[in-house]
Parts: sequence; structure tokens; C-alpha cells
Amino acid sequence: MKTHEVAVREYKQLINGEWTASSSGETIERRSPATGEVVAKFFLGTIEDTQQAIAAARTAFGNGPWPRMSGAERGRILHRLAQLVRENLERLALIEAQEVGKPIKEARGEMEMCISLIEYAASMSQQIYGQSYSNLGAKRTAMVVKEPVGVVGIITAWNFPAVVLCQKLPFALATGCTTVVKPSEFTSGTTLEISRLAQEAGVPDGVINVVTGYGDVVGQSMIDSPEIDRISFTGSTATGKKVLARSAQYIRKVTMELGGKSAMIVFEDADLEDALDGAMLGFMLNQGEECVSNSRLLIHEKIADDFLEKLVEKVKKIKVGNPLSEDTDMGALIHEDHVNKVLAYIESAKQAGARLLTGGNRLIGGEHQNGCFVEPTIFDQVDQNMKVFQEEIFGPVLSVTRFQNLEEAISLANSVDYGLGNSVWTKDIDKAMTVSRALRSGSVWVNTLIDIVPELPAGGYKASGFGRELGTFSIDEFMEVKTINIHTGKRTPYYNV
Ligand code: TXE
Repeated sequence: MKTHEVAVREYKQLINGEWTASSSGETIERRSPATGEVVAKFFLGTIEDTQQAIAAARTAFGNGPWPRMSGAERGRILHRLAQLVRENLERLALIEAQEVGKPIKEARGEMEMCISLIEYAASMSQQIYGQSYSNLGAKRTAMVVKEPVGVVGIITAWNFPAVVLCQKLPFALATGCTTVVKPSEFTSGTTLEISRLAQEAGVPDGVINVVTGYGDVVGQSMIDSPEIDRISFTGSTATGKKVLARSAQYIRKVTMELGGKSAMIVFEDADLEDALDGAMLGFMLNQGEECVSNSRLLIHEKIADDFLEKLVEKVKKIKVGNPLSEDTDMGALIHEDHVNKVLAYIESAKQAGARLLTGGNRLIGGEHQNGCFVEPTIFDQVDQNMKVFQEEIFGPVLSVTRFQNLEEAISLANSVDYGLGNSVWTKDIDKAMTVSRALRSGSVWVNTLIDIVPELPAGGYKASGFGRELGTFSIDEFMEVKTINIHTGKRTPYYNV
């Protein structure tokens, strides 16, 4: 199955403005999860490479022009980067689709989001304000200033490699920080490509350094380095816990964007057509490999049978196949191990007595030959104690649970360890606001979902992590706050000696 010639892209690492091999010379291959063909090669970064990258970022922060530029100058360079990403959108989308397995039309959407994020971060570079105090008595005047924290270690996940990067990197750059980036070893292409475009846009050497390779080597040596001032991590809750524990060796803030198990709550007065489309997006976008997937459907018992009948009918029409085909609705999962993990969850649901309404199998043969394809799967009668209710599957599996009233819906939605992005579907504003205020999650969508805009902060409650990205909160993750308190005139002596 080929629709585009697949030339193997070979990348080096970016350290101090130079594209270099790893000190080991070893590389890893990325095979398309849809066809098994080799699509890219990345160097396996070493501890030594990582330390060199950190030293470059440290020097760039300590002596380089980047933190000393005005916000306007940094903003102009970031706007140029956004323009270069726009000019390279098709090529970047193809790379993302090849490496992640997502449909090309979704990959284009991801790159459009990157452009919006970079442009928004560029505008933020001129919106960095402090405070001043002139009411502290005749002899005291004070100011509160925000300063870039320094060297930021950025570690990202494989499901939206470019967007996860652009939810961090441009905002860190906007504040004047310098960075060391470790993309997921499966999907490093767009991170390296965007970093190259950043160089072209005028980001000075040493400001963006990218070391590719494994988390427990490169990621871990970033965390182990006292020369890194902040860590911004996106990944699973399990890995987030490891990163957090290891970070305890230094007193250093970390941002944690972790897993989710969000609920879509559909009341009997919802617009059913909207909710049907929302339900499909909620569990099939990016093959369900989406941290804010609404992978639990909580539906009022009065409308459940009719809604599910219509939902199954629509889902059966979804085209699962070659990510590079324009008519593909859902692509391939990230790799073989992940397919097995998703199939194990499907098996656990069957064993636990959930009712399979559609899907449940790996797709094989034909255009699915050699690929990591799983059918969109819906289970009804899912009990809140089942694994498929409680745990993040990160695949195209929807767990359906019915409720009788608003209180029960809220209780069910909040009865998981995660708290990332729930949605509420009702035309009743009182109901919408009562539920929105009661849900324990960093985002609540009303009559929409997975509706991410750069102006609105995103992040987690509970096991979904802490810290906020996007919105005005984003730059605070990369800044320190300093109070300067100025005494003028003669001091009043403290001691009488
Ligand atoms: O995560 P992993 P994945 C979450 C999503 C899912 C996960 C999938 O919910 O749970 O990300 O991404 C590196 N020390 N989000 O499988 O395995 C690893 O190399 C340091 C939430 O990639 O946790 C990779 O670069 N680093 C998010 C990164 O950590 C280590 C949106 C993540 O890997 C490491 C998107 C270690 N010991 C996905 N081990 C949100 N909430 O916004 C691995 N890594």
C-alpha cells in the first residue's frame, strides 16, 4: 500500500546550531505503522550528547543574545517561524502522517494548530508584565518583574509530536529561555524539521537543541542535570511519575501534561446530531491516541438505545486505512506493542461482561496488511469498576455507561483518577453550568469537545498532571517572579549602638 513515494528521511541531532551525529554513531529506524516501511532514521542520543546540548543551552542563556533581545525582536523571529511552518505545511503533515500513522487530513490540522500556537506565543513575547508599588510609604518603592527561568528541558510524546512541541517550545522561547528538546523516539521528524525552520527564522545557535533517542537515556540525563532549570514533560502518567520522582534530586519546577480518561456526558435534551459527531470524534480522533479523548460515554438512560443504534451505524461507515489517503478517517496505531495493549483492553471488557456493539478486532489483510490497525470499538453496559472505564486505553475504544440523573452523571465522570478534558452535552444552561463546575478536570467543553485554541489554558487535575499550557498561563511556566524593593533617603536606624 503506497500512495506517496516513501524516501527514508535521515536526521542528525541539533546541538549548538550544528547538525551532528550521536557520539555513539548508533541510529534507530522508524517504520511506518501503516505499511512497515522504513520512513526515517534518527540518531540514538547518548548521555554525552545530552550534556553537550545542555551546555550549549546554558551558554546561550548566560552569554547569548536571545534572553537579551526585546520581546518584540523574539516575537518577530517567532512570527517568521510560523510563516515558514505554513510554507512547509504539506511536507510536515506528510512526515507526521508517516511517522504517527494518523490520517493526512488530521496531520494537516495538527500543523495548522502548530502555526496558531507559534503565532500566539509570538504575540505573548510582548505581553510580559510585572507590577509596581508606590503606596509603601515615602521611602519605599517596589517593582515585581518576571524573568526567564533559564534552560528548559522539553520532553514530548508521540501522539501529536508537533503540537505537543509547539505547546511548549515557542512559549519558552517567547520568554527568552533556551531549550533542550527530547522528542519521542518513534516520531522525532517534525520536531527536527521545525527546529531547522527555527534556525532559518533566526533563532540563534544554542537556543534550541534537539537530542533524539530513548527516554531512559536522554530524557533521564536531562532530569539528572543540575544545569536544567525547568522540565516540561508530556507523556503517560506512569512515566510522569518516574520523571517526577527523579526530579526530586533538585528543587526545580516541572510541568506535567499526562494521561486522561475523560467523559462525554450526554443528557436527554442534547442536540443528538451534534452529540453523535462529538462521540465519534471523542474516541476516534488520532485513532483514539489523544490525551483528551472522551473515551467514556455517559448517556442518559432515556436516549441511550436510540443514540447507540445511530452511533454504531455511523461508526461502521468509518474508513480505517492508509494514513496517506485523503479519504481515510482513521489511521494506524503507533506500533505493534500498542496494538496488543489495546486488544488486551478489548479482551478484558469482554471478560468483564461488557456488551460489544461494534468492532473489537485487529484489521488484517488487504490495505491493512503489515499495519497496526484496530477497528473502532464500542462497548455498552460498561460498569465503573471495569478496566475500560478506569484506565487510559489510548486507542479507538469507547466505553458506554448509562445514568439516570445529573448527580449520578457527575459522580460517574469524577470516579476515575484522571481529570483532563470532560464534555457536557445539553441545551439547558443551568445543567451545563452545574455539571461544569462539579467536574474535576482542567478543561470542560460544553456542546463541543477536543476544541483546543491557543488562547485557552489546558492541563490536568489529579493524575492528569499539573501546570498549564496555552493561554496567558503558558509563559508563567517558563518565568521566575522577582520582587525589587527600593529604599530611598536615610534609613531609620534599627540598632541604638
Ligand atoms: O508517553 P511516554 P508516550 C500522554 C497520553 C499517553 C502518553 C502517550 O495520555 O498517556 O502521553 O505518549 C520519554 N525519563 N499525553 O507513549 O511513554 C519518552 O521517550 C525521562 C498527554 O510517548 O510517557 C517520550 O519522549 N523521559 C498529553 C516521553 O517521555 C522518559 C497530550 C513520553 O513517553 C522516560 C499528549 C524517563 N524515564 C499525550 N521514559 C497532555 N496531557 O496534554 C520515557 N521518557
